[in-house]
Amino acid sequence: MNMSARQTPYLAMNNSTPGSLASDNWAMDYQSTRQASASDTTSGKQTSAIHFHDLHPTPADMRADVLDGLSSAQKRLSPKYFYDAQGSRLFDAICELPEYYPTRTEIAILRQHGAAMAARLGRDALLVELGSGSSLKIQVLLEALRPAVYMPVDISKDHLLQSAESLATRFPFLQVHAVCTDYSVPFELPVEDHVHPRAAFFPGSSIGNFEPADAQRFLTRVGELLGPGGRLLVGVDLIKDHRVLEAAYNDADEVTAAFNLNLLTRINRELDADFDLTGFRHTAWFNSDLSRIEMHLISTREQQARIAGRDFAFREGESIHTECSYKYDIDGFHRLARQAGFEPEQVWTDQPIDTGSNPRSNTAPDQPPLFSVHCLVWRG
Ligand code: AVI
Repeated sequence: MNMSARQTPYLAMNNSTPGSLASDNWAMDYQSTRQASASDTTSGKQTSAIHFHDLHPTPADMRADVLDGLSSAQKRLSPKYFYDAQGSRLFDAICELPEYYPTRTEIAILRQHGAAMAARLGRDALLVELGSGSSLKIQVLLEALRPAVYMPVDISKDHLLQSAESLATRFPFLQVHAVCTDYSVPFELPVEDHVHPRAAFFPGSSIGNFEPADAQRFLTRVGELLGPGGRLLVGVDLIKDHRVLEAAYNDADEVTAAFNLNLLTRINRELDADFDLTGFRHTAWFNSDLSRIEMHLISTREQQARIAGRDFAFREGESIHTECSYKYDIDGFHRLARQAGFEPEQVWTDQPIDTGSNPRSNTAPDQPPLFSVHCLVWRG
């Protein structure tokens, strides 16, 4: 595999097997703490390696985005600004909440059907994970998948490196090519590899945080990265009882409220703003016409805030729209996938789906499924 000029050599502890993707010309400029792996090379065991590709994502223009969003008739802030260090910690805490079912439900599906998913994706793939974060979910699948290369893609460099390091320690067979970039804007894989089949993993129903038209464009770009026959494993949250949905985004411990309000704390810190956090409250509801959870910050009184030298007025009850989380049914997501150029191959859910194919079972299942994981194949 040729490495592009953009690669920053990070670690080359290369004891690759014949025919592997690894190349030998990487500077060993990273003193690994993984001494155990280093000694593995002398015993002839295969050891993992981490290679780091910094695509130098353009920093988002938070100032312009925030000023623009707060100037529109429906005030809005982009959810991409949730994830500073505190926001990322709060999001991890959300994933552990009893009301927030998506994380544990998706992990249970991956555990239960990992072997079937691996059979679809095939072994020895170049496996790209988009928005890999802590790379927690992929760990459920790695033993079954045994990818030739695991390529986590994330915008947060420190988080990416830490996760790559601990993953390589836990899975010594793994070749990790960590890519620091913003996966929501077009990018190319920083490797030239035409040997291994390509697969991608996009868990967590992050697809739901895109507007549907953007979700379609995003899927098309993922398909183009994968090439013909490439497969995408994608987690998608399902439409369900509104009370279940709304509880997931209005938890009793108010962790989601803290996550939402942290956006204002971040703006105060980074844009020299003076939001009074006691003057805003979090709320989230299911908009059934648009099939999406909407998160808002509601101004509890008439007030002003100064942001980057500009004044903004808020009426009592006025909202700042901070996030959309679209929910799909299986057919609706399949339509979206097809419009993007994928063919749905298989779907796994936490409860059996009533397909109506058995005329003797015309009753709906007791518990409708909460979450789905789809295998899609790129047709172009
Ligand atoms: C990251 N994303 C899939 C989460 C969601 O459910 O839409 C973000 C989130 N917002 C509030 N809780 C979780």
